[in-house]
Amino acid sequence: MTPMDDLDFNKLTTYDHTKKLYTQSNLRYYANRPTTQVNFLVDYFVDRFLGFSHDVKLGAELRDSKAEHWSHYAGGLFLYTNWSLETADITGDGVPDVVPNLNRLSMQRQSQDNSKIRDYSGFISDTLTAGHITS
Ligand SMILES: [Ca+2]
Repeated sequence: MTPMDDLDFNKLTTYDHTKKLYTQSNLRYYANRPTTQVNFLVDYFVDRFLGFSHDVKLGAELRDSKAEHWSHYAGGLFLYTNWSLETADITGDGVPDVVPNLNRLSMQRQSQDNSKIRDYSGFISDTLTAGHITS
């Protein structure tokens, strides 16, 4: 996904720390989640065995899923404007103050994560029927 306000992805991501507002661009996000799934089902009917009719079902499933995610900011930079936390003592009283119009530029690398899941499952069932209902 590319930020809608920066489709060319060449603007500096800017966040107004006082207003809690992104004013242009944001991070770009990619995801790749391939999944392979195989299902196997056998349904076998035996009319008479040990005094019952049997409906035997046998199933198995294999699912292999991977996930890869990446995200980054344009140019690897992120600008905070109007920083709203006490950062430096500007009054000389030894207590940090909020510095007016303080901006902070952050450099961030691309983030990436990978995961992999492999599921196996199976079942077997037999439905026994004795006698018949006739009308
Ligand atoms: Ca102070």
